Amino acid sequence: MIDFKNATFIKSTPNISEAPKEGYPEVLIVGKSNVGKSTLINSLCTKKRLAFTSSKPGHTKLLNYYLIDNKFYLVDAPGYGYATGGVDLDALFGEMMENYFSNAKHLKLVLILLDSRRKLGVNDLEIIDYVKANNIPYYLIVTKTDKVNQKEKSQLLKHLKEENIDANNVYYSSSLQLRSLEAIKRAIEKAL
Ligand SMILES: Nc1nc2c(ncn2[C@@H]2O[C@H](COP(=O)(O)OP(=O)(O)OP(=O)(O)O)[C@@H](O)[C@H]2O)c(=O)[nH]1
Ligand SMILES: [Mg+2]
Repeated sequence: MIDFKNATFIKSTPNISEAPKEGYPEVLIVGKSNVGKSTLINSLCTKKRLAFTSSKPGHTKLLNYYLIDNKFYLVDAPGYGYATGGVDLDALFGEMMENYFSNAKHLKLVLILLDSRRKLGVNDLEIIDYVKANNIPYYLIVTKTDKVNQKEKSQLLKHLKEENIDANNVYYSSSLQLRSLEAIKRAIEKAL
């Protein structure tokens, strides 16, 4: 059993060449800016301020490594789909992630997050195609489920089916209902 409460921030880095050297398995968290990546880390670890969150998109700008129970890293990535002050963050994100994916020897699982009120965007689909093509295990995590009703949930499920997402790979999370995270914790354990 993994004790998710036993979590520590290890480091932030713009580049995987400066990733921690210990070589624990890695679980990468990606998704559109503001989807709730950093919040998911805090919810999984039941800590309020382990990862920094913000209501303003574009908050996380580096790869952040959190060591969980001395067993694996959760890696918080910057979000995509957000431009600020004429700076193309998506290009930076693309570069950082290309570099990450081609050098991550210990990557075991990718969690791709999708806001329950939205549909999969071009960036999400690119990442899904990439992990599928490279046989990297992934789960699609539908976030902020406290914000949608049953009807909206089933519409989203239909959309995911149309996009050929295997229902076995889909999980739900809400930072307001921590019990929703138990299934995700078990799924992470299984993948490691
Ligand atoms: N109601 C609700 N709000 C959430 C949930 N998850 C995240 N939020 C809110 O959504 C906003 C963005 O959350 P973050 O965790 O900072 O999002 P992020 O994906 O890390 O964003 P970037 O670092 O900018 O890419 C914050 O205001 C969170 O409080 C959830 O499950 N339910
Ligand atoms: Mg963040």
